[in-house]
Amino acid sequence: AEGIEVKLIGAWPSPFVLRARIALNLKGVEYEFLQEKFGEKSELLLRANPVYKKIPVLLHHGKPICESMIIVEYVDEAWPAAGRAILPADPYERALHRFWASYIDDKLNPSGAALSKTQTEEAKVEAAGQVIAGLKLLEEAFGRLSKGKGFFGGDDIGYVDIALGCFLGWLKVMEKTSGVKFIDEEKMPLLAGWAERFCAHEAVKAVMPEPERLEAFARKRAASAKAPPA
Ligand code: GSH
Repeated sequence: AEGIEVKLIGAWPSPFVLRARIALNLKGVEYEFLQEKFGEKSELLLRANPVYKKIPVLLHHGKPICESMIIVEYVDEAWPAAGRAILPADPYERALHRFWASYIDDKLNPSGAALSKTQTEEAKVEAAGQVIAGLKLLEEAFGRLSKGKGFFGGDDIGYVDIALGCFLGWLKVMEKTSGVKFIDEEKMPLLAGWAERFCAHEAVKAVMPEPERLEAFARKRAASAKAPPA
């Protein structure tokens, strides 16, 4: 619709899209959610993100911003007066938070993706072990970044919370299908407590997809991948 200054091209099951939605919610920014159809790319998406052709894309007064964590930073900078800073003010602290967010995308997320693609039991165990080892590093980082508070960002959700928290729905699905507990209360008490607080946060709970809904989506996606092209 005309007159809406903020639009988000996305899809509800995408963890990367969820990052943008959480950032916008934190800042209290209203937006129009333009959902892509699964397996199709709209003209708008292709025009807005011709390089990667991926979601999310934020449109602010029609100008596209691509890449989920760049969108999160943009939202933080474009709505400074909304209170709630997503990145800390101190340059060193900012660098630390960016480091861990990059770690999540460059190291942890590829191991998660590898796990969902493995076929043999042996490869699954190996891949699950890598995800757990990757999360363990974040358990340690949580102690340092949170300074004893409830979130990586301290008292409230911040940059690393968004970077990692967006995967919690899919992680629960993977826990169910693989029988492996990735965030174990005994082995990772800090992350376990954090995950509950994150999902219950008012900027998150309305947009975090239910594991059951994600599972149904995954089943449909797998079925359509097997089906011959129409
Ligand atoms: N690095 C990108 C970001 O952080 O925004 C990743 C985004 C991404 O992988 N989006 C997926 C997508 O658009 C949906 S979850 N996939 C479509 C495709 O790869 O063609």
